Amino acid sequence: MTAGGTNTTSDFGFTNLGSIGDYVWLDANGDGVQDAGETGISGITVTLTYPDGTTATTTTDANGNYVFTGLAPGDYVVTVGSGPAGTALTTSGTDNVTLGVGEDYVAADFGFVPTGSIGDFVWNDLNGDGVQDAGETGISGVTVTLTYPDGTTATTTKDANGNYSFDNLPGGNYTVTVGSGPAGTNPSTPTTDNVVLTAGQTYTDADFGFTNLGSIGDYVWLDANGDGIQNDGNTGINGVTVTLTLPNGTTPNNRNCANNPITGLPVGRI
Ligand SMILES: [Ca+2]
Ligand SMILES: [Ca+2]
Ligand SMILES: [Ca+2]
Ligand SMILES: [Ca+2]
Repeated sequence: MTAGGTNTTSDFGFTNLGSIGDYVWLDANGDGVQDAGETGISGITVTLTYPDGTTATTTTDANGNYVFTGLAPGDYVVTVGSGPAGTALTTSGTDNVTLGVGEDYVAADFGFVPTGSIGDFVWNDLNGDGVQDAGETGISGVTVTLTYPDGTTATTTKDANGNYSFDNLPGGNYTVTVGSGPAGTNPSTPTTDNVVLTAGQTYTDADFGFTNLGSIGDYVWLDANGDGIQNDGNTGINGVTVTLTLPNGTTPNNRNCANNPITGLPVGRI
């Protein structure tokens, strides 16, 4: 072609070029579906591999959108880069697109879910010491409430083993509150736990114990006639030391007088 000539053989076909996009989002419930209230993620790198093997990259905008334009028909591969800290993909990280003539493909969408969690145990604290000892098992059916950083709440109920978990949590300040334990029990630990969750953290220390407190007592007397029966009138003896050995072998409670029951005892074999 000479300068000033007219090129009549090249047909660039601009009207037939297509595009590929268009969205990277925070898949809050981790189901891979773009639900109402789930928002886009900005600043995520997306790479397009052209039919000839060359690549181009772009970054999602403030709304989580992106687009590659000016694409001829052919086979493309779209690959999403890393998500924000503490997230995991809920969709495939790649999309193989066979782009038609002039097609605007908008289904190359990628979701990331926050991977933080808070749990995980409600148990029968037999000796009431607030510690998960050997032989102390979980309690099922107790409600645990999670308060999110924005003040909204969610509840869950323990499984048969007393375990529970709130999942798909972004980092932030949470409060975990345990509901009532089984009838006749009292908490042996604080009933709330304020958790500062970092992105992607698995927090398993929101544990709550319930204990079934009882008492043992209550009388030492002068058995004047030696028959082992309290038929001797009002003859209680003061100042006698009584030692209790707890199921775990400790002896935390001594009582130095009669008619002074030892209270606050967990159920167990004394
Ligand atoms: Ca979703
Ligand atoms: Ca889309
Ligand atoms: Ca215990
Ligand atoms: Ca735990």
